[in-house]
Amino acid sequence: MSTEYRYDPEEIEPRWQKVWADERTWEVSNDVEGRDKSYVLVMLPYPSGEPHIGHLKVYSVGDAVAHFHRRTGRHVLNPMGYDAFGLPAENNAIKTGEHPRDSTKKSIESFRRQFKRWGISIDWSRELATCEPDYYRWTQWIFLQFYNAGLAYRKAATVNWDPVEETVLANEQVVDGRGERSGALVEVRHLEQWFFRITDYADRLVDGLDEIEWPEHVKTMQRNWIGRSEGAEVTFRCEDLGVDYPVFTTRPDTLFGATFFVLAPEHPDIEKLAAGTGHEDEVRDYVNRALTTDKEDRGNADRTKTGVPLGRTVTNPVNGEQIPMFVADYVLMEYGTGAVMAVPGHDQRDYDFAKTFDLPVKRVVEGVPDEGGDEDGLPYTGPGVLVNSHPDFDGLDKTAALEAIVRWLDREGKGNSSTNYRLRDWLLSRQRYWGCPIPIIHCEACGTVPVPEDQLPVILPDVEDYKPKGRSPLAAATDWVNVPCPSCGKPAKRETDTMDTFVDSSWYFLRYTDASNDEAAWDPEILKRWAPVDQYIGGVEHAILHLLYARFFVKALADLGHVDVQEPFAKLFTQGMVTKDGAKMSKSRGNVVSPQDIVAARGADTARTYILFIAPPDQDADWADEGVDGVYRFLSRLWRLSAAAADGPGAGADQPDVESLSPADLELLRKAHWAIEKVTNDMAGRFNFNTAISAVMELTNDVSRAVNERGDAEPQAVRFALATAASLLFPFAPHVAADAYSKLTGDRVWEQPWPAADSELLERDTVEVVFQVNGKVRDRASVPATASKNELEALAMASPKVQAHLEGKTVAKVIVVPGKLVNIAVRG
Ligand code: ANZ
Ligand code: ZN
Repeated sequence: MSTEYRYDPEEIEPRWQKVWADERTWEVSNDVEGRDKSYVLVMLPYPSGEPHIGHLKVYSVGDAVAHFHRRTGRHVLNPMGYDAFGLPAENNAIKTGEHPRDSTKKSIESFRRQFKRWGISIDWSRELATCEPDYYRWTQWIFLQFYNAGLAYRKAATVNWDPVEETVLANEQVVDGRGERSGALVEVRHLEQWFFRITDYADRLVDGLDEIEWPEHVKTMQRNWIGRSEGAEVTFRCEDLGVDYPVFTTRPDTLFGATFFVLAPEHPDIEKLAAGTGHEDEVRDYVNRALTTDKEDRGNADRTKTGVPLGRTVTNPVNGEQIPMFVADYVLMEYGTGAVMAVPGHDQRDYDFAKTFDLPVKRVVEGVPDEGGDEDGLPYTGPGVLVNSHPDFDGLDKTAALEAIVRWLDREGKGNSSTNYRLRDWLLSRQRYWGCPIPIIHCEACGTVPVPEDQLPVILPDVEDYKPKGRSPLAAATDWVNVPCPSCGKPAKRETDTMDTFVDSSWYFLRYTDASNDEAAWDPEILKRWAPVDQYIGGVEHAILHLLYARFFVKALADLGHVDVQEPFAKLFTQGMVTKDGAKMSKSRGNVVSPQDIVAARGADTARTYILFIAPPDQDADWADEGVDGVYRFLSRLWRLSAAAADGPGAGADQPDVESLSPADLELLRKAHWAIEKVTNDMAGRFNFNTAISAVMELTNDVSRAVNERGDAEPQAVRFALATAASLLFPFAPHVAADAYSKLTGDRVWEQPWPAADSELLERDTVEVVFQVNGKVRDRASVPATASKNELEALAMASPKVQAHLEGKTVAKVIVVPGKLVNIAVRG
């Protein structure tokens, strides 16, 4: 091929980016009524430094989907924004004094520049950043809607307090009872905190999962997080104190096997119970130790059980037995009632505790002993019938017994069936600076007073010092803090806590639909046209919290009449990680591949196509520089072939008349239709981008062979095949595809409908069959696809090349695989 054609992404890519920017090609109007809409959304990035390889991957995935949807006739919304509040910018501010607003702005600019440099087809008119007042005004507005509906409330909560950082830590930031960053022993404090009442939605959050097309493992994670469990609440009474202690149990059928009773160390009655029993000191020491033990650890089944007796008993309501009370850290205050009836015969943790403290173990369910139990097969958790309980229940299957016992408890007023959730209300307040201010004013006379809506946004004030000192840094902004009460006018103070950044990202997808509305968070009529997001794309690390919070927001906003869908994301796709040499990329390992470097060296099209080519996008993929070169050569070949064909004979890229083509050219045409079919199937509803790209590679290679090896290819067939390749490649490598397509046709590929495969050209009426003698290929023939075994055998025998190898030999056996081969086994 002539060397005058040189693929130059540095020239091609900015040229097409300019067209898209000047013409605002990817902007979409809200006038979608009656049209087929598609809302394609990739999770918004947290802007920090420069985008990394994971961003390149996820936005390449999103863009491929968006382009495919556009070209298959849908009206596509594909917006971009930034999750711009949060700790890294604030910690940087503490270190350097640079205002988080300034460092965040710089990062946003660099993210925006890269996304444009990558040619991602974003509707930039809807861009938002959650730290901007015209965005967080509406975050505050939503908070107030929730507040007014009783869904946002304030209460004292036990929190993890880091005495060195002087701030509250999230559970995930506590490692082995110490602050993750400071290493200081975490203290338990009771502080007033703000919560969202997400637990009110627990059932709907579980049930709604059935209506959405999400990966099963993500649904499972959500279900486990919510942790709905069905059981009963049963009341045990401490006669000494005259106090009732309800427990939550999933196994009321084992009530007759309860041999002791355990309270969580945080239980508010512990001190009162121990008082005067002689156990006070022991109990106090134990409780203090337990409070700083990691919660996750405490619940761990394998852990050696610890605890101390309280010196009291409770009455088992089903048989009047007095059973001893203990405090033990395997019981958690946050779950159920913070108290359990312990049934060592049928529960492993209770069993371990009973063995440690030499307490009786009683069997009340008999079945087939399961493996791993003691000599009596205990604790036993399998199916079976009740024993050692009560004549009314003994002999009943345990499920039937469970129901019968709950009915009995209910009648006696000693219990009732009950559902319990692991999910807790969402603690959303943070004693930190760089977040959305909570729009509340505290007045001594009126209590908590919402900031009137017409005074929103409550602007985040500037402060001198970003370090939390036992309170939010905002508390130091006294001019800002001191305001008259909106209700009585007396001096009052603003709430100084800010919101968890998960609040900001729980509704951004609603804002995109009507992003420049300055009278409302969105116009419900417009939102209705776009919601829900048809395809949501992001990392599996957000499988639990972000997705759960966003689902809660949508359900709550729907109940308040602002949204008319129940689920925000109809379909979810979670992409895998990009690794290097099998390991996660990290600065400390020194194996970080920078998308900027690849784009600078090889162009955005190569970077994007490569990252989608290495593996199915939901799987982890290992980066290899040689692979990048291979993709670059492929794009280069496609572009050079197209440029040469465009300058050669023929015109446009219409399909040539099939009748006029040589068999070889017809094959090329067939290959193009095969590729259309393959890529379309790989993309429609699926994300098999790697095999789609490899189909376009195959087609391009066939064109290359036809042009460079065969030499007599019909120019129009070549043009058609190349334009098809470019058209199919456009969702992955938009610049080179647009350029090649425009050279061949003068048209803009993104304005063309997605190509359709001609079914007649897909049907293969002839196939190539190989003829072998003793496994060696001796000849080939093009035969009707329907040729029978006998016909194929006859054809093979008739071939002169085959006959030459049969001379003087005896035919022992003939194997025929229709459509593929004939193998003749010979002897002698
Ligand atoms: C008696 C019993 C007998 C129990 C038995 C289990 C098996 P899930 O399924 O996760 O909901 N439990 C209740 N509250 C607790 C707390 N605050 N901390 C630790 N454990 C607690 O678990 C429910 C079971 O966990 C309850 O049922 C209770 O033990 C325990 F053969 O009651 B069960
Ligand atoms: Zn007041």
